[in-house]
Amino acid sequence: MKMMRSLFVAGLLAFAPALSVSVPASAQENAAAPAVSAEAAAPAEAANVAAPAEKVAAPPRMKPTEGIGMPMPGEYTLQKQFSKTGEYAHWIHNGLLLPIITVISVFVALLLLWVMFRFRKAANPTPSKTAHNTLIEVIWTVAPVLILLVIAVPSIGLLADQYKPAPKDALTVKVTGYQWYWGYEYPDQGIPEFVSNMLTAEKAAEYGEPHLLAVDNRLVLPAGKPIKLIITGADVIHSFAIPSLWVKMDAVPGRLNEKTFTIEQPGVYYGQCSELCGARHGFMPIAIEALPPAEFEQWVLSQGGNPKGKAAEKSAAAPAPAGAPAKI
Ligand SMILES: [Cu+2]
Repeated sequence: MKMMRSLFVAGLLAFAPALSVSVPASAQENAAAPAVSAEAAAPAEAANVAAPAEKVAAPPRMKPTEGIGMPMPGEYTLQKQFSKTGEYAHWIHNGLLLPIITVISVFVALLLLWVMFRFRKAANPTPSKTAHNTLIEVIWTVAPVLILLVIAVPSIGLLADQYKPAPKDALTVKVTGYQWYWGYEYPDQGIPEFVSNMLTAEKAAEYGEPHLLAVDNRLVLPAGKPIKLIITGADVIHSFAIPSLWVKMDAVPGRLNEKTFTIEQPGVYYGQCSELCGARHGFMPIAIEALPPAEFEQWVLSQGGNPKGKAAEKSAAAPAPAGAPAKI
């Protein structure tokens, strides 16, 4: 009898761990059941978003258009602009500043010539002893103030425009300047950093692109959508500059600078590092390929990323509570 009891106890001890494990396990199964069925239902939606198994081909490399997004031989004006801020800045430069500067320069030059001729010694042997003229003094004080006001109002608007914070739906790309190439990372899409190096003269010629501006891996962005670049440097100070998009921002080690812009139309836009950063400073160009949104999504998929982005997933999963206090 004793032996039977001890056998029973031994049996209980032997199976106890299995029993104790099996209870939470079944509870987990129950809890996991809806998740599994949700996953099973998901492929219908997810099929067109991210199918990790099947490989999506990247869109073909876009050919640049001559004169767009690049400097031209003999060009001395600002490049044609492809962002709203750029167009505004272009207007301030060409429509406002240049005419004002021209009128002032011509006026001063004519005034000098007239004074030299009218008050020369031969024509004016006895000089006037006039020291003050209230009316002229008021004019030469008030006129420059008015001119400065006319310039200041749109200039302050442009300054504010250039530092406007990015809207919530902006695409975020982290740009890192290295000696002597650029690194691009898409944190929300889950695309890890890839580097962008200048093409050799032969390669650039083969692709039909301008040498010293063409790169192997371009910074691919969607056209018509707000973009937020987070710019930093890994070693020394670089500067991320694209003249045709009115973008120029220093890439400083240990600091995250931000630049927001929207590219108006698809195309290839070139730029260069614009801060003396060492021996090969002149050989770290920037090339942006702005794609229509659908093609951009295709590119993101081809890189193994999620075009919807993590931010979108998060906001869909956990909407902000209705009673949340408004941020001031
Ligand atoms: Cu640099």
